[in-house]
Amino acid sequence: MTRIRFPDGFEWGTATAAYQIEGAAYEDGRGLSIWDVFCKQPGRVQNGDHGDVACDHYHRMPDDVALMKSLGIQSYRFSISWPRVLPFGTPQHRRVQQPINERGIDFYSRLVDALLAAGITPCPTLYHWDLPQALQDRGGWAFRDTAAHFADYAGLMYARLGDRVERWITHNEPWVVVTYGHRVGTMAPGIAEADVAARATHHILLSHGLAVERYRAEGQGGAIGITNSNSSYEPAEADGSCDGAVELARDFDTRLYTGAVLGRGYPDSVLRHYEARGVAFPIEDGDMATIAAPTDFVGVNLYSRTRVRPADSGLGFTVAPPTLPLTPMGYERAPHALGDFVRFLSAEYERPKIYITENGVCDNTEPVDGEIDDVDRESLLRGFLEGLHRAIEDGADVRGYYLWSLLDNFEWSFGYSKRFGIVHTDYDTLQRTPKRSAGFYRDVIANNGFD
Ligand code: GCO
Repeated sequence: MTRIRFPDGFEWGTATAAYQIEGAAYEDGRGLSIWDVFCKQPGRVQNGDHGDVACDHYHRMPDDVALMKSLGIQSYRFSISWPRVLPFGTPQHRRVQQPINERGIDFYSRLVDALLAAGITPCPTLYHWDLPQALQDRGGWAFRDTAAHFADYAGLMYARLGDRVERWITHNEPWVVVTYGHRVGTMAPGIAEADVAARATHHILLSHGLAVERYRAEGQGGAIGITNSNSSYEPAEADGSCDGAVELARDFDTRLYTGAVLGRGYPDSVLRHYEARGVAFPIEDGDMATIAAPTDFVGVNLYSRTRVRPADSGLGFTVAPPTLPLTPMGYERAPHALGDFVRFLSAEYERPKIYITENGVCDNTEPVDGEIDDVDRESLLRGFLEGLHRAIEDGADVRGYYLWSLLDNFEWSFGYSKRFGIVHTDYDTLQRTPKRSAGFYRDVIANNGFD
């Protein structure tokens, strides 16, 4: 008897992102992205690591698809590298006609065909952080035209893959792009300015809305949504003194991004925070309606919880020190966070259709005699899935779960030092070895649940 069984038709997937796995950074006409440039700036990325080779997925794609098939993976969330298909950023550049890189498009077309032949549903993300450097040079997300460029790029991909792809994600985690890329500066493009952060927030969301409108205008019949990063915010003290801080943290995170996309506009608290710094969101007539163009699902990425308490400065709240043991990523081991967050989201937005587009565990267990016994990952995954299952039983409309990640890969500013894969990557030989957790996940999929 399976103790935990997910609803019929629940989809089990894995997720990756282009810059984190593809490599082949200078091959077949690919252009530079902001991450290529950022990684080569001294001190930006741990150990001076970069994605030039990464997991070499660009050359090993057929084997990686076969690996997924052997695990029973039902859907694969990958991302398209914008500069691989449009080295200079846009198909109909407003000033100069720029070429489409057919070899780049061909790679994604072959990937989609290979997935379909393996019975795996493709789910591409259009933007997982690798903006063409050519667009950054013109202002990047601070520049309104970048949103229009994104919609053109999206239109190109719908035209080329839309006959076979029925589930699209516009952006991955705008909160991270804004916070770490534009407000704190620890991720590409490495900017730390409130004004640029506000502009980037608005233009990224606008680009999402324009891409959704384009999808509908072109009569594409599949589903489209956005993926946001989230944490499950909890009060640092149980006496009510931190409840306001929890709401404020949710304003700057889920409500700013998911809320705006679902038609609630920007939270007043966020607008006031920026106003107090002399910064206004560059909202033009009609923008908020575009941002709220109807989508088909909400993508949820979640890894942990965050305890917060009020603060007199900064955002008005502050993150309290962890009380639970940490994973090597520094995240609290809080498997209850996934179910808790899904419950919050479901209540806040009247039961939207949800995909968990990322959830997973950093566990750096290395091979011993060829076996990778990542018990920690397995036990936390169990906990996450138990919580998710309870939230579904309580009424949340969750349609699928994408485990991050298929393979150990390039973990952004942490380089290759953090392993999230259920398959081990040997970065010297590039050999893939399924870990213990891959067997666990294979069984979860086969049973649509676990004991
Ligand atoms: C993110 C990304 C992934 C990460 C993953 C593990 O959330 O940062 O979407 O690219 O690799 O979340 O940190």
